[in-house]
Amino acid sequence: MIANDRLLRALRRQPVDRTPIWLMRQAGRYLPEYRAVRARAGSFLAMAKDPATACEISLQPLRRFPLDAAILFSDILTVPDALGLGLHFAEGEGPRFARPLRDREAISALTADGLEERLSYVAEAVRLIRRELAGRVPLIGFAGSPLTLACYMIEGGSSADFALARAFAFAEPEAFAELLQLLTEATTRYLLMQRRAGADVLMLFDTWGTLFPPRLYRAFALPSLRAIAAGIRQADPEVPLILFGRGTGPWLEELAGLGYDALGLDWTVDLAEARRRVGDRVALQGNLDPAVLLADPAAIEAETERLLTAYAGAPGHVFNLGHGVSPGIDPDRVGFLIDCVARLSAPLHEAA
Ligand code: 1CP
Repeated sequence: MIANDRLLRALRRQPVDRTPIWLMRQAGRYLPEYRAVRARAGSFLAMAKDPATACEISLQPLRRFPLDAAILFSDILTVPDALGLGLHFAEGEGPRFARPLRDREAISALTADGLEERLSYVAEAVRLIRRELAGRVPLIGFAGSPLTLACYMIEGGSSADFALARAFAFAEPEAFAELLQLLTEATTRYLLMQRRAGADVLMLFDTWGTLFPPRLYRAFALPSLRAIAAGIRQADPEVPLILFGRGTGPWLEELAGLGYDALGLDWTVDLAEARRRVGDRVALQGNLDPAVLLADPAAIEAETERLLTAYAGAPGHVFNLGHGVSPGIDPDRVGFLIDCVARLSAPLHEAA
């Protein structure tokens, strides 16, 4: 049993006393206590691969703020790493793979055999976090979407436009489809492993899918997202599923029919309009522009109020940012946002 079940209730579109809030990248470089652990550990990957450290970092934001959920501290790129691509983080440059996928042969050689064993450090982190939380709030496990992972695996690292990955989809459509199929299976198994280890909610991050032309998004993103939801539901009909995507404004109606309980929105979508479009088929999570946290408290309060008004206390809204907390944010501003959501949403839920 979970003492604070606001997130679970909102995802099921049940009434709550106030709107639940958690933040993407709530554990991260904006927190001095995170930077201290990172300095000791030496690197992001060293932290993520050590279950005790990952557990400690997941809990850091919850010690500071009355958040309604914890999220596993890890990264979406642990799956390609476990598939043999050799992940490392170059200082100040973001993720890099030692062995990116550059041709058909490299894709044919990939295998998901033994994936769970190679990612057992993640399962162990989930078990530790779950034990430390002791039922106070739910724990969110997560993975990257197959299309977003394929972007990084072909490109070899971060990119503004993932042009190499997009070119590959045109040049080698069959190999690209084969890669997505393998990643769909790997992602389903990885999420189910986190569920078995104790994750209460599972979330998929599709950060880059909508960089592709609509024809390719439809061909590659939608079927893999649907297959993952179906695969998880088959093994575990109850677990709440969240799908976050950037740039998904044009796709909301279709995404609402893929089998997820909630859609996470970036800030380019109007929340009230999104709610009208998806109706009561899914809950919505989001979508404060993270830049508001760089403005001033008056702006934070006004924008929070505006977003809460889109639901006016009706069930089915999880407050979040439209993307992760950026490293330059003042933690006090994050605390102020969380206070605003509690203070401004409670009367709306009481009245609704
Ligand atoms: O200390 C550091 O510099 C590491 C920064 C960092 C952190 C804190 C990275 C490297 N990953 C993470 C954690 C992380 N990544 C979480 C933890 C849980 C949380 O608190 O939310 C999650 C859910 C992710 C997911 C992730 N990683 C995504 C999807 C969501 C998104 O942000 O769009 C993506 C695209 C990544 C790749 C990645 N990992 C790290 C960085 C800096 C990036 C982005 C690289 C790029 O811009 O392409």
